[in-house]
Amino acid sequence: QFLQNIIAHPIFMAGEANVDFIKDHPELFKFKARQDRATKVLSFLGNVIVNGNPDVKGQLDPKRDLRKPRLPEVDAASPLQAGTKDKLTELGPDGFAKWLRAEKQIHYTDTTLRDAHQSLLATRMRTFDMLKVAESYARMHPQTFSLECWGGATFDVALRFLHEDPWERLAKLRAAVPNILLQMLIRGANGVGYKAYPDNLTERFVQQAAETGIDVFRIFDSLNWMPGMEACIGFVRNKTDRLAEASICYTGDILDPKRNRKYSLDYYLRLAKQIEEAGAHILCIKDMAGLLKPYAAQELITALRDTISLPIHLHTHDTSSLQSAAYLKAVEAGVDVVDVALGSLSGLTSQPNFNSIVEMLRGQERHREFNQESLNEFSNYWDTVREYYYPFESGLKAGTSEVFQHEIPGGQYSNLRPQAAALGLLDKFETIKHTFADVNQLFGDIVKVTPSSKVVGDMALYLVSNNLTTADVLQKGEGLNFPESVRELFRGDIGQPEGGWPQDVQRVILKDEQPFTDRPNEHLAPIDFEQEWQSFEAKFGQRGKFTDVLSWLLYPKVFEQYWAHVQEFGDVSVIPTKAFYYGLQPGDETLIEIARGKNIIVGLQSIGPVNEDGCRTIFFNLNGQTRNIEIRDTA
Ligand code: 3PY
Ligand code: ZN
Repeated sequence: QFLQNIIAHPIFMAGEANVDFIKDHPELFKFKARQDRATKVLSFLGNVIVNGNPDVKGQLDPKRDLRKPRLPEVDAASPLQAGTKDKLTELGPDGFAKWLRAEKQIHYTDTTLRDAHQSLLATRMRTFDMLKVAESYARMHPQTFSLECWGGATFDVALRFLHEDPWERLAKLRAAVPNILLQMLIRGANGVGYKAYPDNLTERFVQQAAETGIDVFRIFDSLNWMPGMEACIGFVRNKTDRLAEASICYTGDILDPKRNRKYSLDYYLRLAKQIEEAGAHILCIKDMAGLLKPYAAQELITALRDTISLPIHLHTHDTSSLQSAAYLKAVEAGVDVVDVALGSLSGLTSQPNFNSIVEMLRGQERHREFNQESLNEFSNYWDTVREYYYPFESGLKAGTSEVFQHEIPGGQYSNLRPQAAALGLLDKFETIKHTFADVNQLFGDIVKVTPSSKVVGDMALYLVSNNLTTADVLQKGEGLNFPESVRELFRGDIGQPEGGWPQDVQRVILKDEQPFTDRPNEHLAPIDFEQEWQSFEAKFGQRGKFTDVLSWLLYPKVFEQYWAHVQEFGDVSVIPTKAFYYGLQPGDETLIEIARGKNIIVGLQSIGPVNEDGCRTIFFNLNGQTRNIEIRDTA
């Protein structure tokens, strides 16, 4: 600690330490009492017990019955069966893609661990709940094509709200699931963030993700702009031995003459050919809002199978409740893999129901056999666990065909309502949805998916909160200050849309600023990793893992807060979710595995009154012994 104190000292950091530095600064010898892991955990729980977990504050329902989840039955003694991961190792990525394209039975990607909770529960699902069933899933359902479990918003949310390390999550899932492909979503040039990153940062990120456990990189660009995806496809193909799955984001309706002028069947086929030429192993049709209707799916998949020789992976969201029909038509047309979520985390803004889709095809020629009883047990597990996350439910009660009009992506739809509420605009939610569609037209009818969809949402919220319409933008735009994200979009920061930006709108938004049309990443200096590593060390007082450096480079502020949380409370990902969000009641006890094979039992005895320092004493029972912790009551 002495060395750490020196390194972190402002005079030392400024390079101004002289020979008397140590003599003149007695504070260098002050060492914080090192807290052991158990004490840190007690301190975290004490804070939740006294002050609540800030992430669910003000949203608690004391009547909620939070049951203990029942773990699915599994025969742990039976050997783990080989799966798609073993196939990839055996055939290599190109051979694997050929094998997949020739498969007769339909394949399934299970999105429960990523998109399902991103779209239903604000991405809050914790590693703890995943690990409880990951290994048993690998044993019971080794024929699953892949588990989507990483990327998208999960990276940011893990660090920001769950205070856990996304890399650790991936490493632990990999260890628990050695036989099934693990899949992530990467936003091309925007990585797992919302803006362009230097190319060499994305390259190292991809390499590290592969090393930690990712097999399938689902790559997309939020405007379907090929230059935004090409570099990333190249990193996966040339720097790893994993699968590059490049996406076309589906928008509009190829069968509707009013919506297919720009986004026609030909448009999608042209992109598919470009994706094949760019070296992708798999093509994904990423229907992020759930707009691909059944007959359009039939036409699109049939034409794609005739046009390219890559296997085709279909992703959708069931916001309209129609998408199992779209899957049926896509399966008949020869799609190779479809994305589904386990029953209790499926439907609405999430993916179609895994358990039910398997039944839909039972007895048909493309059916793939799954143990339905077991799938239902896993679904029941998630049903109980989902209750722990009730403060994050979106409130959407039924499917809505409004989605065909507003085209809001599933993952964004469940976020837009709380965003509107935070601005005091909940009673104008209908207007916001209409304005979202109007803004899309104003912007020239663009592809809307993270981050472009967020910009359309920002603009819609801006207009509604200022009582403006899209017509006002051109009429009064010179005098208006638009949201920063809108300016960045029109400047070219996240790429170029099909057909370019409408020039009159671009002029009014950018005013005197000049837009650019080349890759935004070209404007960014490459990262000097050795130097950043040193900066990391200077800032945080220790060298850290390379994955920490990557997290810090991607999300500097979020990482700093995460790091401070870890210093104070340790690894909170090991705390059971009920205790993590709601603390303990007097008399409650919980078992926590604080390190591999090292368990502690924590019980809450009582909570003392507030003393004159504004603190309360919490009387815990730790492994049978009383332990008191002082916690400041911030109420
Ligand atoms: C993401 O980028 O997080 C998405 O899920 C886009 O659909
Ligand atoms: Zn999705």
